[in-house]
Amino acid sequence: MAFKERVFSGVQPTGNLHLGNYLGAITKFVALQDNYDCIYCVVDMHAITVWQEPGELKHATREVTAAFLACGIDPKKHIVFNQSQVSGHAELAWVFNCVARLGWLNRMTQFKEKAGKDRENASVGLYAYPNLMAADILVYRATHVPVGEDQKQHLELSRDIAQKFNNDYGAAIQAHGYGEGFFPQPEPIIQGPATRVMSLRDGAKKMSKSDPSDYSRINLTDDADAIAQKIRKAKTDPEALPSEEKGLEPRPEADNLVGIYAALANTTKADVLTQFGGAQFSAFKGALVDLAVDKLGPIGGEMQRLVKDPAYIDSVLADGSARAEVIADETMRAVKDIVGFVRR
Ligand code: AQP
Repeated sequence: MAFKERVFSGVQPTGNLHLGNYLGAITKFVALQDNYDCIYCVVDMHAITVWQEPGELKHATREVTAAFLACGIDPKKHIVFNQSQVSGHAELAWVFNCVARLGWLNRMTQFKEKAGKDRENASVGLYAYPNLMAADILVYRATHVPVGEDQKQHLELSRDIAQKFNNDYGAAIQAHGYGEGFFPQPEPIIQGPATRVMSLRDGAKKMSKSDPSDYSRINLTDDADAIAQKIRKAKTDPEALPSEEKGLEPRPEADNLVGIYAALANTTKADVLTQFGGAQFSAFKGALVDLAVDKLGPIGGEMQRLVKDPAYIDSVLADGSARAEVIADETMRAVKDIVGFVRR
């Protein structure tokens, strides 16, 4: 069966949106708007898999929405909403809890990293997180999912869940006239020079919202001075920049900064090295500061303007939720018929 092409992706409202979220995900969201119908979600139900202060969660939800808008997502042409306003996500996640196998979830590296040594004390939600993520995507029968590299394994699980559902319920799917398969196999979109932006303090660690050092990341709300300070203090090695990409392989911090520059300039690492090969880090960092301030400054300013108007943000989320709900409800009616639930 041919599925209508549709993009879905989400960002958690867990504070400190950073350059990794921007380059790995949000810039892709913006670019895809020209060629696809897009649904962009602030995934507040994922956020509470670890403790969130209720007041801060509301603020962070509005802040991520403001980031979407400030980066150029058009909430009239596309759908922008927060997950908890559309009940289909939770309903489909339960069905997927019964489709996915324990062995599949046991392999998820993000759970192992986030639960750490105190696994017995992690929430059940953190463990089942990938099933909810599959539901987020498939409740819209989305075909393309732009994400950072860290989400690749979860995307593969979403594909496995879609396939198992299609196989397990194959006869019912046919009987209800949905052809060979009800859910598409969603394709990850993980491309470009910054699919995994690393910490500015440690080239082996992902840039992350929860890193205790604010110097490890550039926040979208950082002002020009903070951006400049963080880039100037970023860890590097004593060598000049190489002229070819191969020369970056044993140098994770250099590789990271060159990748960031390439993504911000919308070019490739090879092009950046053609320009800066042989340069010292002091000169390269100066150019990176100028570029980062130029690109991120206006976004931070617009985010700050938008968050001062929570009524407007909430109206965007309400409108997007109503439109998302129409699609999700249609999917859930079909899923209930396929699974064998009696419904009104
Ligand atoms: N460092 C990164 N490089 C590239 N892409 C990244 N993403 C996150 N970090 C990087 C992508 O951003 C999107 C939204 O991510 P999320 O809201 O699910 O947040 P996260 O992955 O939990 O973010 P953090 O910073 O990693 O949070 P903590 O500190 O809690 O672990 C996704 O597409 C993600 O791939």
